[in-house]
Amino acid sequence: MHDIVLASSNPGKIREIQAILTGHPIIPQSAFNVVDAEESGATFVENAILKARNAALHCKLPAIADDSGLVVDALNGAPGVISARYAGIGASDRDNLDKLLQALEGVPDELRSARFICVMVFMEHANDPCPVIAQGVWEGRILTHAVGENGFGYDPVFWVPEQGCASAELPAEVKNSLSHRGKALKSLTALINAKQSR
Ligand code: ITT
Repeated sequence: MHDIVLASSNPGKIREIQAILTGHPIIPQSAFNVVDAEESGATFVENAILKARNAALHCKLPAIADDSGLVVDALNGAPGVISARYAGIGASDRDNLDKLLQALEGVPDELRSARFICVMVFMEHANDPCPVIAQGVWEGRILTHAVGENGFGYDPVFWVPEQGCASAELPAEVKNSLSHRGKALKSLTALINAKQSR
């Protein structure tokens, strides 16, 4: 198989995707000095396609992109596609997480349901008219305080019911086996393999 460029500049995502896709030569787009695509889509799938197309165009290689985020029911789906810039452009993970906790102040436990969504896209080249698209969902709840040191982004405030702890308290391999990203990647690789064996 060709090298595949990974259309992400988020070190947390890159670490997780490389840990799951062992055996595939995956090169982060930073190795090619790719300028990030503008995430102008209204949905995860649109943004994932924009990112994959941008990386494939610049690198002349097949590309995988991940567009993901946190969807909180009590906030009508926010932060959603703007999860990375919820507290403004250039906001840190801590800024975003603080803004989320503030927005949910006073909201009782039973109304703090939320889910992580990950859409993964594979494009063979920039003009690929038929991208391979997979989605993963991870259900949980938003805590009132940050706990744990692992992961990235909103992991310290994402309660994982099946483990009885925050996502940031899980070892990396446990998170990868349960998470929206792990599920999307598993499904993406099955779809790519099926396409390539046709
Ligand atoms: P790239 O576009 O370069 O991949 P990004 O961080 O801008 O990086 P997104 O636009 O897809 O990527 O935003 C995803 C945000 O959603 C991310 O920055 C986190 O705030 C949050 N997020 C996604 N997956 C997460 C996870 O597994 N754990 C915690 N937060 C996550």
